[in-house]
Amino acid sequence: MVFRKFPGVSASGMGLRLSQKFVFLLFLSGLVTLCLGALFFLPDSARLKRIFLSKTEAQPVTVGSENDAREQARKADAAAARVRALSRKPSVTHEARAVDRPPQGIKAQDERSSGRTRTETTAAQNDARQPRDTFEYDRFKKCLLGSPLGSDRGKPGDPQTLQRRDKVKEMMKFAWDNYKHYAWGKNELRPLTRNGHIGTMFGGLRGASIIDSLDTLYIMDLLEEYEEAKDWVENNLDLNSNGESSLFEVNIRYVGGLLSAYYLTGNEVFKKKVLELGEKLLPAFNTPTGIPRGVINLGSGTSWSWGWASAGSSILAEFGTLHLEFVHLSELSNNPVFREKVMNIRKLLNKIEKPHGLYPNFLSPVTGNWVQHHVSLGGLGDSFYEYLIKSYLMSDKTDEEAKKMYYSALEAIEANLVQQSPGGLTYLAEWRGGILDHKMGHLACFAGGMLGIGAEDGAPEKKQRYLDLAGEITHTCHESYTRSATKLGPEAFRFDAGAEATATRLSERYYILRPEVIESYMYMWRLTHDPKYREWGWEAVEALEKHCRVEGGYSGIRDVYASAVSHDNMQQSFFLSETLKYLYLLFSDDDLLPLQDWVFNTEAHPLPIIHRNYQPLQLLH
Ligand code: DMJ
Repeated sequence: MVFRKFPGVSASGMGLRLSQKFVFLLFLSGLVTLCLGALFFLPDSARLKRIFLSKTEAQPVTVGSENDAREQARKADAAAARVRALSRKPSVTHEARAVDRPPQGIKAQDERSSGRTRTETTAAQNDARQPRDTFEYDRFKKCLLGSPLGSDRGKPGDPQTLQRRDKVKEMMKFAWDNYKHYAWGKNELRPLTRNGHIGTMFGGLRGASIIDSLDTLYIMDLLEEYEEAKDWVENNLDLNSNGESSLFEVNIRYVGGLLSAYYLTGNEVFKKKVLELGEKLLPAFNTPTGIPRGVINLGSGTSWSWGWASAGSSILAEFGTLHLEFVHLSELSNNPVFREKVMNIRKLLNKIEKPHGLYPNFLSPVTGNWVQHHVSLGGLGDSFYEYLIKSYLMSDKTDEEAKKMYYSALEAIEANLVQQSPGGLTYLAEWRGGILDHKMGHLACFAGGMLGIGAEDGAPEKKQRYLDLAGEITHTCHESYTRSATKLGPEAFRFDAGAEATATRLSERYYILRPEVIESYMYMWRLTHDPKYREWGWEAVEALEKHCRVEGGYSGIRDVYASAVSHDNMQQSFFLSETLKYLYLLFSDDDLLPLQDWVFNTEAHPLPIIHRNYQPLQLLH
């Protein structure tokens, strides 16, 4: 039988060729299978997998129904998005942390089930969802109601006021020049020994006095000095530091200082640095409640509680003084993570039961419960209250929750802490589980200003009361200055055992160039234009010049009641940031950093009110 299937080919010959072809095809298909298989062993096969596999195949889902699978994929997407948000421009350690410890709110299971393939795939999918930098500086400036520096840099018309303002500017230049000369790049100046001080508050960060001075130099028109400061930030501010730093201090001084410098000048270097720093602070929030711990190592991201804080607790004035800066970090980066962190703190504080409506100073970041019932508007509590009312104001009066919390806290403060001394002085006592300590810290003197700026939005029947209370507290704080030999105020003053606004303990007699009393003068001047506040401010200038100015700068003093002063050899960075800035503003016209546009953070760094007419670009499309 002859097969004539293929002309010219014999049957036997055809049989032989067919089997050769079969072997060849078999070999070919084996080769293809091998090559495809090998792709999966290449180091980065994610892209190829996406070419060859469908989306669902590339995201192995371990459990259950399709709904479960979708839910898991959604969670994994969210996890990857947050991980990416946490580690934009990451350090190596940061990246590692982001992978091996989930941010608050992401369940561990999400992470365990998100193997290598899933992470790579979702990360790629999320590229498109990266927060886009939508902040437009020019548009932001146009939304301000007035120019930040006023019509003529706030120059007062009256010659005496101008002379006083010039004196304050000279003080700033003197403080700055000495810092520059003897302590450049260190955190503070030691004016007696004429060297630099690094300290332990900022971990490995340096240049606290530079960062704290940027905006003061700028508004005082000390532009050459401002340029020096800016150049240092650009070339020398190293954020990759190790060491124990206080989350609170880094936030109010560095984050606050850089934010203000950016908003005032529009220089991108400040924005870049502050966003980088903001991200380094995020691991402090990785606690069971999301309440951050007080200390953080910016290099490793490890955080812990202060050794002195009872039972590993976090401090109200520390975790409650992040809101303004973190909201602005989200504004600038278009990354909601910062705002989410502080809103979580807010939520917990709003919900938790409060003894007599008061907020104790210590809270466990693990259980979310109060640890001790000590309440104070001085140290440990102070700026938490300040940030409630300022959050409301900074939101262009839209943050109703902050408003409600502030005025409820104020009711409780009025009912429990506001006292009248036998000599007729109004003061804010401290509360220890129902027992009053008739003492007011210098720090608590900020409350005059706080009550003042919050008066207008109080209940109609309370407005005048709050403004009066603001005036009374400011008056009491002024009294604490006038009753000392140096005309500077002690660290704490008492109203017991016959004392009226005077320190009764040796350990409370010092003055470290603190700003709070002058801060209240500045706000009360802006709110009432009562000339006594400028006079009181000038008294402080004279006292500072007489007792704190030394050849190498300004120094704190050990005993305000001793006319032969003993200096503590420290020019605090907040002297440049706050004390001198508030004095300068006190002697300026109100259109220099007008209060309709700016709130000052607790280190006196001005942050803009987010006016409702400013919308990030993406919201407009
Ligand atoms: C500053 O760092 C801030 O004002 C903070 O809120 C309290 N302590 C100092 C100034 O006294």
